Amino acid sequence: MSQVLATQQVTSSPFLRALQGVAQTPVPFWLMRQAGRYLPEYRALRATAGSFLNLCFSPEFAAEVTLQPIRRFDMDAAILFSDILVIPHALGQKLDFVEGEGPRLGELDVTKLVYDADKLSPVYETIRRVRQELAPDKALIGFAGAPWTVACYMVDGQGGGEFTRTKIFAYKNPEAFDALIAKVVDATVAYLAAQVRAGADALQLFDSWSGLLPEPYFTRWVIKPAQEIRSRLAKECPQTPMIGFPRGAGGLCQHYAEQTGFDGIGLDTQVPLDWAVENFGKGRCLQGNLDPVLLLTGGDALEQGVRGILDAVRGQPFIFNLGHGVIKETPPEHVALLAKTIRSHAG
Ligand code: 1CP
Repeated sequence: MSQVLATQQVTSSPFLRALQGVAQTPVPFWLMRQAGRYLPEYRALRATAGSFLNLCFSPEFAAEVTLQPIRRFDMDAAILFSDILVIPHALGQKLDFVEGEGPRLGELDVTKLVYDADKLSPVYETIRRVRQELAPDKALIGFAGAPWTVACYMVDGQGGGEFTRTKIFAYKNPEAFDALIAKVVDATVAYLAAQVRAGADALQLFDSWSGLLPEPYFTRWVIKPAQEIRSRLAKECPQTPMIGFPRGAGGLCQHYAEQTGFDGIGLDTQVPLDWAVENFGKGRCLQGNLDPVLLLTGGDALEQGVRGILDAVRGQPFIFNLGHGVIKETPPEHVALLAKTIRSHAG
C-alpha cells in the first residue's frame, strides 16, 4: 500500500473519496448556498429566528437549516450553516446584517483585534448536532472565508464587489495590511481546527474576491495565507481534506492549485474544465462549475449544462458544484432535476 493510502482513512463517503483523488461514479455533488433563501423551509425558519446572526448562532436552528437541502435532494455533503463574517465578529469588530442590504461592519482598528474563541462556540455545537444526524456516507463541510476576502469586508465595512477602498489601503500600506492578514490567518486556523474537532469531515476556504488582485499581490495576499492555513491545519488535523475556492482567479488558479497544496480546487464558471484538468487536475480533485443561472433556468439548458461538465471530467476525481452560490429565485424543482441528471449520468 502506498504511503498516501496508508495514512488515509477508509471512508464510505463518495465526496471524501473524490477528495482523496479517486474518481467516483456517480459524481458526488453539493451546491454552494444549498441552504438558503430559495428554500421555503429556510425562509420559514429564518423568520422564526429573527436576525440572520441569531440563526447562525442558534445551534438548533442552524443545524436544521444545514440539513434541509440534504433531506430534499440527498446531496453527498452538507455545508455548515454559518457565514464567513463570524471571524471579524470573533475578533471584536462590530457586525450587523441589515435586512435587504447585507453586512455592515464597524470601524476597524487592527491593533485592537483580539480573537475570542468563545464567541464561536455555538458554531461547534451546530457541527456536533449535524454530524450526529447525518448518515455516515454523507460528509459535513466546515468552512471559513479566506483572509483576503474577509479583510475586504473588514476594511470596506460592507459588501459591494469592487472593494476599491481595501485595495487602495493595501497598496498604500502593505505592511499594515500584512498585519491584518496575519491576524485573520491565526483566527482562521484556530476556528477551522475547532470545526474539525467538533466533527467537520472536510473544510472549504472561500476566496470570493481573489479575482480582484493582480500579481504580485495575488501571491502575497491570496496564495501565501492559503498556504499557511493549509500547512498549519495539516499539522493539527492531517486527515481532513481541504478545498480552496479562488473565485475569479482565471489563469492564476493554476499557481494557486500548485502552491497551496489543497486536496480540491473549486472553479468558477469562467475556468475551462479541459484546461484545468490538463494543467492541474491530474490526480487532484476539481470542483465546480455550473453557471448558477443555468440552475435558475432549468429544463433542457440545465440538463445540457450538467452533462457537458460531467463529460468533460470523465474518469477524473471530481465534485459537481456551481461556479458560485444558488441564486435565491431558483425554483427548488430545478435542484431536483440537477440531482437526477447527475445521478443518472453514466460514468
Ligand atoms: O438574509 C439571509 O438569509 C442572509 C443571506 C445569507 C446566507 C444564506 C448570508 C449573508 N450568508 C448566508 C449563508 C452562507 N454564507 C453560507 C452557508 C451555507 C451554504 O452555502 O449553504 C456560506 C458558506 C456563506 C459564505 C459567504 N458569506 C461568502 C463566500 C461565498 C460567496 O457567496 O461568495 C461571502 C462572500 C459571504 C458574505 C455575505 N454573507 C451574507 C451576504 C448577503 C454576503 C455577501 C455580501 C456582499 O458582498 O454583497
